[in-house]
Amino acid sequence: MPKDGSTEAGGLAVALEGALKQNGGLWFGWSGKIVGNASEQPEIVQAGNITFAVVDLSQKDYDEYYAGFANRALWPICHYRLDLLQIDRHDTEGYFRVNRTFAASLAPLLRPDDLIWVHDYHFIPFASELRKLGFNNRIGFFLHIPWPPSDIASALPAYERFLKDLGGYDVIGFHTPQDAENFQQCLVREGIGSAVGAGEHQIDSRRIRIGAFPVGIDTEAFARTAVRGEKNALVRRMQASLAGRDLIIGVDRLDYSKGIKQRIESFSCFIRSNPAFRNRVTYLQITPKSRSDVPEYKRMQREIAEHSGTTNGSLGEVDWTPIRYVNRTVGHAALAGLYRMSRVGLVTPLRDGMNLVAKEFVAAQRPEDPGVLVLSRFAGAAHELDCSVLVNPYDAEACAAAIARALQMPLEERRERWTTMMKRLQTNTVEAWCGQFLACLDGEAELQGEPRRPRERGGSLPLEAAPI
Ligand code: ADQ
Repeated sequence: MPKDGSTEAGGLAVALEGALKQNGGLWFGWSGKIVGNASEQPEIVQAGNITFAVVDLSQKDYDEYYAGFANRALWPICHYRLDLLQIDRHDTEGYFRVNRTFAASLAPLLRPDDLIWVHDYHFIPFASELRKLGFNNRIGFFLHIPWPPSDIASALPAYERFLKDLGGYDVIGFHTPQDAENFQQCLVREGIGSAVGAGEHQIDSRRIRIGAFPVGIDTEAFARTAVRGEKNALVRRMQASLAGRDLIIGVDRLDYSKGIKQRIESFSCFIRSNPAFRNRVTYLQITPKSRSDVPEYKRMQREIAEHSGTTNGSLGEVDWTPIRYVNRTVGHAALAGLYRMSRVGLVTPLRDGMNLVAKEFVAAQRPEDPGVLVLSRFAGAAHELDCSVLVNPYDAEACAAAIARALQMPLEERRERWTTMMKRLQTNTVEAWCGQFLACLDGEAELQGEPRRPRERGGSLPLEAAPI
């Protein structure tokens, strides 16, 4: 996120900044810059009551820690893709080294009563590095991606070290109860500490809370943005270009976990098995490129582009391009407006921690005439959005049938499903998520009946994950 929070940052970054703004605090993380001679000394910018402290990475650190270990070992393993795991000793060392350096950079800025909230898979050993430097602060960790069962997780290089390092946190949060269970199971199987009741684990002298904290969105704000989005120029152009056809939308970063290739296959299967829909629907897939310097991503970019081209070639007609595949980022108002005009939202990841697009799609709908969400059962969002049409994204024929069902769903059923889901999103907002996590992290003082000490600087301190 930019230091002044000024651009179209995602809902999550905005929400975290909002949480910080309430009491003031320090935001620490990677600047997003790669420089020849990276200094351990953070660059500090004050914006209101938030201090932003950011550090650069050297090319070697970036290659080994970020593009290497984080995105070629942790990301595939956490998304159940053992086949894509790349083990490289230098990458593994780089990952731990950068966490150590980051902890050393943050150390001089920390105060004894700061609550520290660390985010995502780039920073698993961060608490353990801070503990080695003598910090006893309450430290929480939230993992934004799934945590797999132990048979898969144990393929990680330095697996045992990871689990032990996670023992440095006081609270470890996941999106779903399954992820939390998987993680606790890993500890049990490796004989690390012992489970002491539901969601609590004792490791040496530390009692760790392990739980599910499903992340939300700013539901009302997104719904308002969608209303405004209807007037957006891009949305209007899109509407005109549809010439009365129904719109099916998919919005994902270009990533193998999102199941885009399988989705194109499902759409193609839908058209072939439902010829009445030929020339009556358009599938728009908006997919900004990501991590293009990781070889698996480069290959996938080419494959998906080719696949959508081939599908258009075989299904299309002179006056109908079935799939519009766009590799770019779209502004939030336009995105919300596009969700709102869509009859169907296709969110079919092969595995996803949560998937905020699913929630945004629901929040953006017209209450009187909502579109239908077709959602993968392997997205964390499926726990809360179980009134969507749930699918197995690997099964093209079943997904094709789900698309047909979604397009033909009677208004009354659409309204019922949408109303139930929207109520949940209005309760489980991103603000509620922040509040619940921080209350759990700060809980010890209250549990012991101690009054909460006022914090001079507020103290909640998200360590921002590197951009993914
Ligand atoms: P991501 O894998 O990035 O996040 P997701 O949760 O879907 O996935 O969030 C994507 C965000 O980017 C959404 O807010 C969406 O609107 C935005 N976005 C996507 N494509 C866009 C485009 N073309 N233009 C503009 N905006 C676009 C990780 C995990 C998820 C988890 C989140 C939050 O992988 O499982 O839900 O973190 O915890």
